[in-house]
Amino acid sequence: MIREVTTTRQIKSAREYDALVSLFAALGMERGKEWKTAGGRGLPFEISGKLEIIQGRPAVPADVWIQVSDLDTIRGLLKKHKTKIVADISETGWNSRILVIEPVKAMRFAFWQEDHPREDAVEGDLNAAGMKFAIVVSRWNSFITERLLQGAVDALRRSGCRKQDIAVVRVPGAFEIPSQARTLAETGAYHAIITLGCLIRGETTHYEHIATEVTRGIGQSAQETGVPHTYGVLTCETLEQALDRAGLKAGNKGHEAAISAVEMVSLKRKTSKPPARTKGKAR
Ligand code: DLZ
Repeated sequence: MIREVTTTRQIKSAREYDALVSLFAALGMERGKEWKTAGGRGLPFEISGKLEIIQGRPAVPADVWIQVSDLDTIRGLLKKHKTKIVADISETGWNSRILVIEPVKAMRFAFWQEDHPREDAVEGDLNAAGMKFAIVVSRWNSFITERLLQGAVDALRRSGCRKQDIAVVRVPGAFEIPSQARTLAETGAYHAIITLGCLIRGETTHYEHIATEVTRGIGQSAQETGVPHTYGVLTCETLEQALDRAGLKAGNKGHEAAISAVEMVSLKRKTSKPPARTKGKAR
């Protein structure tokens, strides 16, 4: 059965190939493994995507459409790279803005951003490019915690975090999570700490005490270090309940904790600066 679709573009000159590779890397696209044969070479960029078919004339002539969360930043990077912009940012008829480049002759890429109606609420974004995370995961109940870990890493990678920006640290049990989380937070090397563990009431003596202590310790580390920590420690009645919350994709608390970490880093960046000056007194 179909597993994945890859679209390929052929580039004749080595210079243009190298320039395109460096542009894509600068835009934060994840490089795969380059292959080489006597006939040529290829380098996959891993971006999750869709294969769309269109009947009639496409609204914008481009081979590849790339949806982004911040079109203005992309434009800045393209300018820095002196990339040929064939259609600068313009409104589409479907509540989005679009920009088209032609980095190689007759090869067009459209970057587009969906615009949401302006709200007053501030929210973090889910773009983890350039962010560094530490994941503290306990070995106790490892058949559950390893699934949480898989979910967390998957979420970070899909949000644009590079493999080398994810540190995984294992501790014996949930009780040890807070102190290790704090040690890592205090290094200042990570934008956020993701904590993963599993406590099962039926199998844990002093369950209430451990659960309370772990939750309090993680919260305290977050508040005292100022580094966002997210909570992916399962506190379950039974093993069955734990398995339900450690699903490989949907319903995986590790995945949720990682997404929350990305959002909190972004939110911290947005809210730790004073707001732009406005007239009148703050109320
Ligand atoms: C001792 C213990 C027990 C009984 N149950 C669990 C558990 O369900 N989940 C977990 O993560 N850890 C458990 N532990 C281990 C403690 O968290 C801790 O690692 C040890 O008491 C050593 O300090």
